[in-house]
Amino acid sequence: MFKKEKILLGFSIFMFISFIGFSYLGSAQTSVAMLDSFYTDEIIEIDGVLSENEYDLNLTTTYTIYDYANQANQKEVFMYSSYNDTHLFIGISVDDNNPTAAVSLFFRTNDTVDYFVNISTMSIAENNDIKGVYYLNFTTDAFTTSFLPEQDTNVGGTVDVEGACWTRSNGYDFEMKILLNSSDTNGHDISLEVNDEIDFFIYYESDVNYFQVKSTDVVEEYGILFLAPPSSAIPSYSSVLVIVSILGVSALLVLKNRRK
Ligand SMILES: [Ca+2]
Ligand SMILES: [Ca+2]
Repeated sequence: MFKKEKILLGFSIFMFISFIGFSYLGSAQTSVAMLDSFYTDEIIEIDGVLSENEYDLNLTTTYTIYDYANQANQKEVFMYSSYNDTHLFIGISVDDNNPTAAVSLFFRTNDTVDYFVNISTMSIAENNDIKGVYYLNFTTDAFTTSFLPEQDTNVGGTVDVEGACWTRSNGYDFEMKILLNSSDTNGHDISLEVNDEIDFFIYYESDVNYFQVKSTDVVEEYGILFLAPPSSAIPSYSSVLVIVSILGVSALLVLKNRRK
Protein backbone atom coordinates (compact mmCIF):
# COMPACT_ATOMS: atom_id res chain seq x y z
CA MET A 1 0.00 0.00 0.00
CA PHE A 2 1.22 3.52 -0.77
CA LYS A 3 1.87 5.43 2.41
CA LYS A 4 -0.28 8.36 1.37
CA GLU A 5 -3.24 6.07 1.30
CA LYS A 6 -2.75 5.47 5.00
CA ILE A 7 -4.36 8.84 5.69
CA LEU A 8 -7.69 7.46 4.73
CA LEU A 9 -7.17 3.92 5.91
CA GLY A 10 -7.91 4.66 9.54
CA PHE A 11 -10.98 6.57 8.54
CA SER A 12 -12.25 3.70 6.43
CA ILE A 13 -11.71 1.21 9.22
CA PHE A 14 -13.29 3.54 11.73
CA MET A 15 -16.36 4.03 9.57
CA PHE A 16 -16.74 0.31 9.15
CA ILE A 17 -16.36 -0.41 12.87
CA SER A 18 -18.78 2.38 13.67
CA PHE A 19 -21.21 1.09 11.12
CA ILE A 20 -21.47 -2.26 12.84
CA GLY A 21 -21.11 -0.88 16.37
CA PHE A 22 -23.69 1.89 16.68
CA SER A 23 -27.36 2.20 16.06
CA TYR A 24 -29.03 5.23 14.55
CA LEU A 25 -29.41 8.10 17.01
CA GLY A 26 -30.16 11.04 14.74
CA SER A 27 -27.80 13.96 14.37
CA ALA A 28 -27.36 17.68 14.82
CA GLN A 29 -24.69 19.98 13.59
CA THR A 30 -23.43 23.29 14.80
CA SER A 31 -20.76 25.71 13.66
CA VAL A 32 -18.29 26.48 16.42
CA ALA A 33 -15.85 29.08 15.10
CA MET A 34 -14.93 31.14 12.07
CA LEU A 35 -11.46 30.81 10.61
CA ASP A 36 -10.65 34.08 8.85
CA SER A 37 -8.30 33.77 5.91
CA PHE A 38 -6.30 36.92 5.17
CA TYR A 39 -5.05 38.09 1.80
CA THR A 40 -1.27 38.08 1.48
CA ASP A 41 1.26 38.94 -1.20
CA GLU A 42 4.06 37.26 0.75
CA ILE A 43 5.63 34.07 -0.59
CA ILE A 44 4.42 31.19 1.53
CA GLU A 45 6.77 28.27 1.78
CA ILE A 46 5.04 24.93 2.28
CA ASP A 47 7.48 23.46 4.76
CA GLY A 48 5.29 22.88 7.79
CA VAL A 49 6.77 25.92 9.52
CA LEU A 50 4.10 28.48 10.34
CA SER A 51 5.83 31.87 10.13
CA GLU A 52 4.64 35.32 11.14
CA ASN A 53 4.99 36.62 7.57
CA GLU A 54 2.86 33.74 6.25
CA TYR A 55 -0.03 33.79 8.72
CA ASP A 56 -1.30 36.17 11.35
CA LEU A 57 -0.16 34.06 14.28
CA ASN A 58 -1.92 36.37 16.74
CA LEU A 59 -5.25 35.36 15.27
CA THR A 60 -5.52 31.71 16.20
CA THR A 61 -8.80 29.91 15.81
CA THR A 62 -9.09 26.96 18.14
CA TYR A 63 -11.19 23.86 17.55
CA THR A 64 -11.76 20.87 19.79
CA ILE A 65 -11.62 17.36 18.39
CA TYR A 66 -12.93 14.30 20.19
CA ASP A 67 -12.20 10.62 20.38
CA TYR A 68 -15.59 9.25 19.38
CA ALA A 69 -15.26 6.23 21.67
CA ASN A 70 -14.05 8.22 24.69
CA GLN A 71 -15.24 11.80 24.74
CA ALA A 72 -12.98 12.69 27.67
CA ASN A 73 -10.08 12.17 25.30
CA GLN A 74 -9.89 15.48 23.45
CA LYS A 75 -7.35 17.59 21.63
CA GLU A 76 -7.19 21.21 20.62
CA VAL A 77 -6.40 22.18 17.04
CA PHE A 78 -4.99 25.64 16.39
CA MET A 79 -5.60 26.96 12.90
CA TYR A 80 -4.42 29.86 10.74
CA SER A 81 -5.15 30.81 7.14
CA SER A 82 -4.00 33.08 4.34
CA TYR A 83 -4.78 33.28 0.65
CA ASN A 84 -3.50 34.97 -2.47
CA ASP A 85 -4.87 35.30 -6.02
CA THR A 86 -4.53 31.59 -6.74
CA HIS A 87 -4.19 29.59 -3.53
CA LEU A 88 -5.55 29.06 -0.06
CA PHE A 89 -3.01 28.38 2.69
CA ILE A 90 -3.90 26.66 5.93
CA GLY A 91 -1.71 26.14 9.00
CA ILE A 92 -2.74 23.56 11.58
CA SER A 93 -0.98 23.00 14.89
CA VAL A 94 -1.68 20.13 17.30
CA ASP A 95 0.10 19.19 20.53
CA ASP A 96 0.58 15.45 20.37
CA ASN A 97 3.19 12.94 21.56
CA ASN A 98 2.04 10.12 19.29
CA PRO A 99 4.81 9.08 16.83
CA THR A 100 2.52 9.37 13.79
CA ALA A 101 -0.20 11.82 12.82
CA ALA A 102 -2.31 12.92 9.86
CA VAL A 103 -4.84 15.67 9.47
CA SER A 104 -7.63 15.98 6.93
CA LEU A 105 -10.07 18.77 6.29
CA PHE A 106 -13.45 17.77 4.89
CA PHE A 107 -14.70 20.81 3.00
CA ARG A 108 -18.42 20.89 2.47
CA THR A 109 -18.63 21.07 -1.31
CA ASN A 110 -21.97 19.31 -1.24
CA ASP A 111 -24.09 21.72 0.77
CA THR A 112 -27.43 20.18 -0.07
CA VAL A 113 -27.25 17.79 2.88
CA ASP A 114 -25.56 17.57 6.30
CA TYR A 115 -22.04 16.14 6.39
CA PHE A 116 -23.25 13.20 8.36
CA VAL A 117 -26.35 11.70 6.92
CA ASN A 118 -26.16 9.43 9.95
CA ILE A 119 -23.80 10.65 12.63
CA SER A 120 -24.13 7.61 14.86
CA THR A 121 -22.88 5.34 12.09
CA MET A 122 -20.45 8.07 10.92
CA SER A 123 -22.06 7.79 7.53
CA ILE A 124 -21.04 10.89 5.60
CA ALA A 125 -22.63 12.65 2.66
CA GLU A 126 -21.24 12.11 -0.83
CA ASN A 127 -19.20 14.55 -2.91
CA ASN A 128 -17.48 16.57 -0.22
CA ASP A 129 -13.85 17.53 -0.75
CA ILE A 130 -11.07 16.03 1.41
CA LYS A 131 -7.61 17.58 1.63
CA GLY A 132 -5.11 15.92 3.93
CA VAL A 133 -1.48 15.77 5.04
CA TYR A 134 0.31 12.80 6.57
CA TYR A 135 3.18 13.56 8.98
CA LEU A 136 5.70 12.19 6.43
CA ASN A 137 4.53 14.95 4.05
CA PHE A 138 2.28 12.83 1.83
CA THR A 139 -0.85 14.64 0.80
CA THR A 140 -4.23 13.43 -0.28
CA ASP A 141 -6.87 15.02 -2.47
CA ALA A 142 -10.01 12.93 -2.20
CA PHE A 143 -13.77 13.11 -1.96
CA THR A 144 -16.46 11.41 0.03
CA THR A 145 -18.62 8.71 -1.47
CA SER A 146 -21.57 6.89 0.02
CA PHE A 147 -19.13 4.46 1.64
CA LEU A 148 -15.34 4.97 1.54
CA PRO A 149 -13.43 8.11 0.52
CA GLU A 150 -12.04 8.02 -3.02
CA GLN A 151 -8.86 9.67 -4.30
CA ASP A 152 -9.54 12.29 -7.01
CA THR A 153 -6.90 10.65 -9.22
CA ASN A 154 -8.75 7.31 -9.12
CA VAL A 155 -11.55 8.85 -11.18
CA GLY A 156 -9.41 10.91 -13.58
CA GLY A 157 -9.04 13.93 -11.32
CA THR A 158 -6.03 15.92 -10.18
CA VAL A 159 -4.17 16.49 -6.92
CA ASP A 160 -4.73 20.12 -6.01
CA VAL A 161 -3.06 20.30 -2.64
CA GLU A 162 0.54 20.58 -1.52
CA GLY A 163 1.30 19.83 2.08
CA ALA A 164 4.06 19.53 4.62
CA CYS A 165 4.39 18.64 8.27
CA TRP A 166 6.89 19.87 10.83
CA THR A 167 7.36 17.52 13.75
CA ARG A 168 7.91 19.52 16.95
CA SER A 169 9.12 18.05 20.25
CA ASN A 170 5.56 18.16 21.56
CA GLY A 171 3.42 18.01 18.45
CA TYR A 172 2.88 18.63 14.77
CA ASP A 173 2.50 21.67 12.56
CA PHE A 174 0.84 21.02 9.21
CA GLU A 175 0.67 23.34 6.25
CA MET A 176 -1.51 23.02 3.16
CA LYS A 177 -1.56 24.94 -0.11
CA ILE A 178 -4.81 24.40 -1.98
CA LEU A 179 -5.88 25.78 -5.36
CA LEU A 180 -8.77 28.22 -4.95
CA ASN A 181 -10.14 27.04 -8.28
CA SER A 182 -8.74 23.80 -9.64
CA SER A 183 -9.10 22.56 -13.18
CA ASP A 184 -10.27 19.21 -11.81
CA THR A 185 -13.29 18.26 -13.86
CA ASN A 186 -14.60 15.93 -11.16
CA GLY A 187 -16.26 18.85 -9.46
CA HIS A 188 -15.25 17.70 -5.99
CA ASP A 189 -12.71 20.42 -5.22
CA ILE A 190 -13.36 23.65 -3.40
CA SER A 191 -14.04 26.71 -5.55
CA LEU A 192 -13.54 29.95 -3.66
CA GLU A 193 -13.26 33.69 -4.16
CA VAL A 194 -13.05 36.70 -1.86
CA ASN A 195 -15.89 36.94 0.68
CA ASP A 196 -16.80 33.29 0.25
CA GLU A 197 -17.38 31.03 3.23
CA ILE A 198 -17.01 27.29 3.26
CA ASP A 199 -17.71 24.80 6.05
CA PHE A 200 -15.01 22.38 7.05
CA PHE A 201 -14.78 19.46 9.38
CA ILE A 202 -11.53 18.30 11.02
CA TYR A 203 -10.46 14.66 11.09
CA TYR A 204 -7.21 13.91 12.92
CA GLU A 205 -5.58 10.51 12.91
CA SER A 206 -3.15 9.80 15.76
CA ASP A 207 -3.17 7.28 18.64
CA VAL A 208 -6.89 7.14 17.91
CA ASN A 209 -9.14 8.92 15.42
CA TYR A 210 -10.36 12.34 16.47
CA PHE A 211 -13.35 14.08 14.91
CA GLN A 212 -15.32 17.23 15.52
CA VAL A 213 -18.06 14.98 16.72
CA LYS A 214 -19.50 14.73 20.22
CA SER A 215 -20.91 11.26 20.40
CA THR A 216 -22.38 11.83 23.85
CA ASP A 217 -24.92 14.35 22.60
CA VAL A 218 -24.62 13.34 18.95
CA VAL A 219 -23.49 16.73 17.75
CA GLU A 220 -21.23 17.36 14.83
CA GLU A 221 -19.25 20.55 15.15
CA TYR A 222 -17.69 22.27 12.18
CA GLY A 223 -15.67 25.34 11.34
CA ILE A 224 -16.30 28.00 8.72
CA LEU A 225 -13.48 29.33 6.60
CA PHE A 226 -13.97 32.92 5.44
CA LEU A 227 -11.90 34.64 2.75
CA ALA A 228 -11.74 38.11 4.27
CA PRO A 229 -11.54 40.93 1.70
CA PRO A 230 -8.00 42.24 1.08
CA SER A 231 -8.75 45.59 2.78
CA SER A 232 -8.89 43.80 6.13
CA ALA A 233 -5.43 42.34 5.62
CA ILE A 234 -2.46 43.63 7.52
CA PRO A 235 -0.62 45.83 4.98
CA SER A 236 2.65 44.33 3.89
CA TYR A 237 5.84 46.41 3.68
CA SER A 238 5.51 46.75 -0.12
CA SER A 239 1.91 47.97 0.03
CA VAL A 240 2.88 50.51 2.73
CA LEU A 241 5.55 51.82 0.34
CA VAL A 242 2.94 52.16 -2.42
CA ILE A 243 0.60 54.09 -0.08
CA VAL A 244 3.46 56.39 1.02
CA SER A 245 4.37 56.97 -2.65
CA ILE A 246 0.76 57.82 -3.58
CA LEU A 247 0.49 60.22 -0.64
CA GLY A 248 3.81 61.81 -1.64
CA VAL A 249 2.75 62.34 -5.26
CA SER A 250 -0.64 63.72 -4.12
CA ALA A 251 1.11 66.21 -1.80
CA LEU A 252 3.39 67.36 -4.63
CA LEU A 253 0.41 67.86 -6.95
CA VAL A 254 -1.43 69.91 -4.31
CA LEU A 255 1.66 72.09 -3.78
CA LYS A 256 2.11 72.50 -7.54
CA ASN A 257 -1.52 73.54 -8.00
CA ARG A 258 -1.28 76.07 -5.17
CA ARG A 259 1.72 77.72 -6.81
CA LYS A 260 -0.21 78.28 -10.05
CA1 LIG B 1 5.62 27.80 5.94
CA1 LIG C 1 -8.74 17.57 -7.02
